[in-house]
Amino acid sequence: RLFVHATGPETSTCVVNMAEEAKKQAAYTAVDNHVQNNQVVGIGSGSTIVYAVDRLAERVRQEKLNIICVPTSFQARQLILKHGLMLSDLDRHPELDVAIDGADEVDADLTLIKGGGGCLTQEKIVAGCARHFVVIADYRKDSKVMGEQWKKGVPIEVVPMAHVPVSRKIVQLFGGEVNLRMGVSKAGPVVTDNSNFILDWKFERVHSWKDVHQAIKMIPGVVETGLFVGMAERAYFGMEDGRVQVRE
Ligand code: ABF
Repeated sequence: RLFVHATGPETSTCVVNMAEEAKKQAAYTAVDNHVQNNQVVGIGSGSTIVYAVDRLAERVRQEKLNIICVPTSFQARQLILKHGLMLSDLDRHPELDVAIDGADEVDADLTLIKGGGGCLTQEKIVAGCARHFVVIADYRKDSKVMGEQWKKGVPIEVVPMAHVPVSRKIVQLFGGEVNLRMGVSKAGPVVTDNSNFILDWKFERVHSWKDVHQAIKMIPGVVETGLFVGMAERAYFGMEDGRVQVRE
């Protein structure tokens, strides 16, 4: 893609603006197509979901909708509260009408890599409780083959004491390289909303992602993988030209 090679400050600003506009278009379209009055809606995490919550709040205000929101992370909870939307949880609303969330990569089969933001476990739980799970992303997340766009590998949430044995086992089983995700200051590991660590597994080749997910989940200490297989029913991609592409 032309923009990968862009280096000048003006061009980079333009790329950022284009990507932000693409996120917004995808998010607005998904909210308009999938959210109706009297629904329970799962709210994902990341930067694209911010636009979805903006649009949701606007519609709730303008159309006087009665919408209940279930968050997938601390960030999502804050967003819901900031917009004055109705906050709930899976204790009170274990069945959702729709969950909307971002992704780090979406392949041709709608298999997702998620967890770049570290919220994969709660995101998967909420998505699993929803009748419809819809993904919103900009054009940079759209891949034909997994690993084409997201270079950081598959995030895997682990119980802290197990991060070394789990890392070794993954490499034994599937090769590649596993890294413990460190915080920005590098002073310590990233700690999830569930007080766990995140491993990033850089795979070397394309696998059967369902088998890989199942095998990794069987390793003691693994809480969840960032592979979402057979869960998303539709993805909205905001494109460079302002259009929104749908994959289902
Ligand atoms: C969450 O946010 C994650 O699962 C995924 O890692 C990320 C996508 O973020 P963004 O919308 O900022 O690209 O949904």
